[in-house]
Amino acid sequence: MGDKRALITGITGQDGAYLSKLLLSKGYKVYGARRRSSNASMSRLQELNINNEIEFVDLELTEISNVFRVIDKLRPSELYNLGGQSFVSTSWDQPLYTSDTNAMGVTRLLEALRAYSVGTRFYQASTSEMFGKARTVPQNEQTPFYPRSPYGVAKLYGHWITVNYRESFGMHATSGILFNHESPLRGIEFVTRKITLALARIAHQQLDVLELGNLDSKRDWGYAEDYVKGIWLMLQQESPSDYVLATGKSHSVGEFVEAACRALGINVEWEGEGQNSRALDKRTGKIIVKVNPKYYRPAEVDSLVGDASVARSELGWEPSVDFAKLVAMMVKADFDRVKRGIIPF
Ligand code: NAP
Ligand code: F7E
Repeated sequence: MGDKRALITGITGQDGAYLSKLLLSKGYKVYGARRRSSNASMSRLQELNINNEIEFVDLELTEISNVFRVIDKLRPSELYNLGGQSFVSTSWDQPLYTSDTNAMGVTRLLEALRAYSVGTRFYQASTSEMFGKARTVPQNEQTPFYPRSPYGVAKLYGHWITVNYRESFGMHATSGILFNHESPLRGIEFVTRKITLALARIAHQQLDVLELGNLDSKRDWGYAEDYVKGIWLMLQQESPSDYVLATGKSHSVGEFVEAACRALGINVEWEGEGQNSRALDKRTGKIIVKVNPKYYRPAEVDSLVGDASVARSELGWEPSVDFAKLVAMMVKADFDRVKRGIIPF
């Protein structure tokens, strides 16, 4: 491929940072679409030391004129749509904004490409949240969808409009159905990073107790840097398609807590059930984790586990980081940050 010019929406987010790093290493010219409000959230790109290598453009997915102007001007060879309101809990508080960004935002981009740059290869950041109350186990590209949040519903629209523009206009439009992927660059509102940061603070005697919601929900957690490699591979295929990326292994939130404690050398013991569950540090006898029902969701996705066999066979994609390694990596990063007094993101 001669013309390696990629536009990435959501450049300031976790995946935007890792994907930029990957594309820069492959010789791409990277255009980073950011909102004016994102000036404060450049810290991921700074942590990877790539912020000076990216050319930034202002782009707000809810603003059609803005989207059209940017696409007309850049006409990139690849467009990765990672921008979105990505926190599931917030989607119940801001369902209209979530739909405007995560559903209509995708149509705006596809319409702009159709008008000005129909040959651009397009990637849509779809999600395992579309499986929601999962109909079969494990979930793959053929599994029926049953979203359980305004976030999941909006993303389902984004998925189908991507498929539809591929089928209607022959566009190279691909939807990556990615299961949860985490890293030291994960936002602190998501449960994995909330756990690793809070336990690091507890280990440094800066916090007494971590409060969580549903400890029983299970997720298929992988490593974000592995997943952006899969995203890039999808757009290098001759024909566009849909692909699931997942590790095939599922763990509960409670198991994530245990693994993070292990990585910090803390031995925990659970007491109580459901909303009365709490974890004690066996050495000190102190409660270090307890449940606060305010973190429960109006409707929960109880359990997800993905089957990425199509990505394995067609893309040659394999995750390289397992659950224990991922947890240990995140714990170490937060332990060191708390020690240095620097908590980015
Ligand atoms: P993230 O860290 O929350 O980043 C989201 C990005 O979207 C940020 O750069 C944010 O910019 C931008 N954004 C939000 N609203 C926007 C708007 N209206 N216009 C333009 N940009 C906007 O998310 P992530 O974990 O990197 O995930 C990337 C994408 O993959 C998201 O669409 C997410 O829904 C999807 N996804 C994530 C996972 C996962 O496990 N991480 C799994 C499946 C799918 P600001 O800095 O300005 O807020
Ligand atoms: O929740 C439970 C919570 O917010 C995971 C996004 O990247 O992945 C992410 O969505 C589970 C849920 O991620 C707390 O109820 C318990 O069952 O880390 P999360 P998510 O909702 O799975 C998908 C694939 C995406 O597409 C999304 O963009 O953990 N949980 N206690 C908690 N969750 C949070 N956040 N905080 C708690 O205190």
